[in-house]
Amino acid sequence: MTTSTPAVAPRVLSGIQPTADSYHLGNYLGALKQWIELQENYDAFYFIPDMHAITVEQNPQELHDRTISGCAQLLAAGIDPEKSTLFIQSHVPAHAELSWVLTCLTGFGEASRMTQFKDKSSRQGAEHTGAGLFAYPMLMAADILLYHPQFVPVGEDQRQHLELTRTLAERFNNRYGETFVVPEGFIPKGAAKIYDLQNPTAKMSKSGDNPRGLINLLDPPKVSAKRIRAAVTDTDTVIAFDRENKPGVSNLLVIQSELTGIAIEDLVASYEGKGYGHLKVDTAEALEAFTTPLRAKYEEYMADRGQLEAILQRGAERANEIAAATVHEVYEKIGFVVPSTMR
Ligand code: ATP
Ligand code: LTN
Repeated sequence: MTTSTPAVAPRVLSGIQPTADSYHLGNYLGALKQWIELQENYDAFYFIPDMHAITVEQNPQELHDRTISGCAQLLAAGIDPEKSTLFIQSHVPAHAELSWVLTCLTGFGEASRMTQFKDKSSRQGAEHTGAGLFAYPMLMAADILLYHPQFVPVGEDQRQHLELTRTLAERFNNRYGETFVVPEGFIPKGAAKIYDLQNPTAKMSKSGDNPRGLINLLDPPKVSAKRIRAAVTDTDTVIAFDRENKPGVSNLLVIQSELTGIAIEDLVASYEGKGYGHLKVDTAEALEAFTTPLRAKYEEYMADRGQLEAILQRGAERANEIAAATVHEVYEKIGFVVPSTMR
């Protein structure tokens, strides 16, 4: 029988939703960049949570295309299928299975306190909010706990969901015996939150109101350069890192620093006596140098559907092996009669 416990290398796991035609710079700097680094030393599991995507209404053709495109973007950005297990969430039935068990372990009040649910449901109104959005954090907990990862690399906005995951792991372990690893977040310091270019106190988001606030990885460099030029700064002219008083300038400094590897202090020193125009031109150039090869690799993956499907099939097979073994163990522990086909 396959064992669901961690292999030799410690594991990491994360997912990114297929809810836009392109991932944005916040997704890359807040999450993906860490994924790529972590695959070197960890047994990495990365997936596209299409089941999370349908917690809000999706156009079927769009969801389908964005799921494939999302995989190609991850590969183009540097996820190496020889090092990481890349898969689509709905290809692994164990996610839905464990999610139900964890939902039954979660308090109604506990789930009601999730800020992402509160924000989204208050924006849409209760009548337009599906129960799937309420169950979203328990599905995310299942995604994670199935694979026993030590670390979960995500942006700051996922911290509360991770806390719930840890609580549910501990609750299950206390009630039914040691089963799950209690995972830790792996949240970057500098880039944990990249802000909207037009509204630099709100996070850059695929579902933001104004597309001009977004830097999409697949957009032509000219489009992004224009958005960066039009980024909201302030009426002052001094380039300094000051999140409170200069959120727009600080955001551009973080973006440029993350893309080039140059420390923020060094960037600030190099801009002494220079205006915001310089900062914006250099940031746009750094972005272009990063996205140009990424877009070329993306086109290559998209042009070879057979290769993409083979990678996803291999990923799903490996994920299924581990995830099904976890569900088996959980079902036995909670008292389900496990059919002989699952044993
Ligand atoms: P949506 O707007 O549809 O909620 P999103 O743009 O926030 O989407 P997700 O798919 O929810 O993107 O997030 C994928 C990953 O990117 C998560 O780990 C999340 O924490 C991270 N992330 C998203 N936006 C940012 C941001 N502005 N800065 C840093 N990390 C981010
Ligand atoms: N909720 C996450 C996406 C996500 C995820 C996960 C991240 C779904 N399941 C498991 C890490 C681990 C988001 O970024 N919105």
